[in-house]
Amino acid sequence: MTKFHVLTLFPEMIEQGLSCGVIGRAVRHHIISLNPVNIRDYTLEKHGKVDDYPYGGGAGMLIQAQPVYDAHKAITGGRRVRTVYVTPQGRPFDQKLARELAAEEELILLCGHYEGIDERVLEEIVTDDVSIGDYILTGGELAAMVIIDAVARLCPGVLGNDSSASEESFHNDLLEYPQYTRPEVWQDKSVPEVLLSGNHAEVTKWRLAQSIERTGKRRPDLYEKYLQKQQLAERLAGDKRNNIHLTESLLRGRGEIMCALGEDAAIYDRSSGVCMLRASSPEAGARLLESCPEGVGRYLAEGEHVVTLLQERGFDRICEYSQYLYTQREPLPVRHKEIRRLGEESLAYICSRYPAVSQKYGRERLLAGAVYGAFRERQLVGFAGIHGIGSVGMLFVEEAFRGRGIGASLESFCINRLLESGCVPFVHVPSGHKAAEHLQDKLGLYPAGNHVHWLGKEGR
Ligand code: 4G0
Repeated sequence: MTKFHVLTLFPEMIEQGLSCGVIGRAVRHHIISLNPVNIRDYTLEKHGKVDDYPYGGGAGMLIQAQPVYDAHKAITGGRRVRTVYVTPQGRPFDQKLARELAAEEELILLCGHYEGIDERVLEEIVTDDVSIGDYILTGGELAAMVIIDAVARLCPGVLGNDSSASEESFHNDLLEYPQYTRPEVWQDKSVPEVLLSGNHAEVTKWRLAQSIERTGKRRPDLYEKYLQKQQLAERLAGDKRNNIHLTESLLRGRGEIMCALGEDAAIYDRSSGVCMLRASSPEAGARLLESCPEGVGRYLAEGEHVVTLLQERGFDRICEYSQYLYTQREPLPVRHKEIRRLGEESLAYICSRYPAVSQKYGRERLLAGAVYGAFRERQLVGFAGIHGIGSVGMLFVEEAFRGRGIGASLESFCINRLLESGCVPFVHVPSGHKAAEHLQDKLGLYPAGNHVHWLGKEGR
């Protein structure tokens, strides 16, 4: 659970501003915690004064060092906690920084007023200067609230399962497409016909085209990045089966190109935090690895020499998978009817049955709404899920219930979810697992022929 502390002269502003809507609900349900701290409570001055005139003269007042320092100390007790000072002179706040801050267990936001705060205390406690845009506000509170809202919605469980799961599979590099609701005709304006057609694939195609057109017109900078990814994806599609994990990440807008050398590439998949490497030579492998950001916890590597390089860097081989590809557009039949999305309460069950899934990874997937369970007479008898990189995996069926098509139904169910969101389904099968390989064949999936290795530092 992420804790947000806010050092401010107006704690009620923070409390009220974040008490409504999605964030208010998350606070009330203890999914995140919000702790506004009044700097004034920490002044040693008997009339509650916290500010004074600036040395050297000039207009306005400055907040003094002592109350800010003591309020901060009261929160941390001397621990190192990332402390964000919201100021017009800070690093521009964007989605990337929001994701970075969302990875922290605890954050302190410091709000200035008047002309600012004594520089000496800022030097002592601030780890990040952050600005929400090139304009001046009367106080830092609104800026802190903007940051908390953007960071909190990335914390697991804050958005409902539905919205977070759907965000994952969508094109994050492009602007949103236009949307319509009832009535069908309003002031002589009709809803675009394709949206009334009931053809899900056509709707998805139309929305993507609208997103591309809008981005080209309104945000040439984003459009340029989008085109670069399309071009690399096209090159990689020359070997479509083997590269499906890379092209899907790029084409769904989750993947950032860290380095591209012909058909070798390092792609950082944002939604899973996984770096995917494809290198055809040890030299290319070394170049690719250099481009990967520090702190990547998990790698998906193709080619034995990249695996060796990663092992030299302290990563452990977790498991090896063969990739299979589903190239049809039609959904698969699901014979077993009792398949439902699983929640966090199934974490222990999943980890005990599928050891390659760590507590941390299992919780993340469950909260993303990406794990589905098969039930028999209300008893959970198997599960399968969609990995952060978009592949189907984690398939397990209780021994006593095997041979009845439950595994096939679970996998088909996941494949259908991916088809609905316009993805090309691919599956990760533990290498050499004969029964699982047989199942792919039965469902009409094609083996890519390659082996990908998961590597990590803390298990998955
Ligand atoms: C510190 C942040 C805080 C210094 C805060 C003003 C805009 C932003 C404040 C100042 C803020 C932003 C030097 C004017 C409070 N205004 N863009 N106001 N100065 O993030």
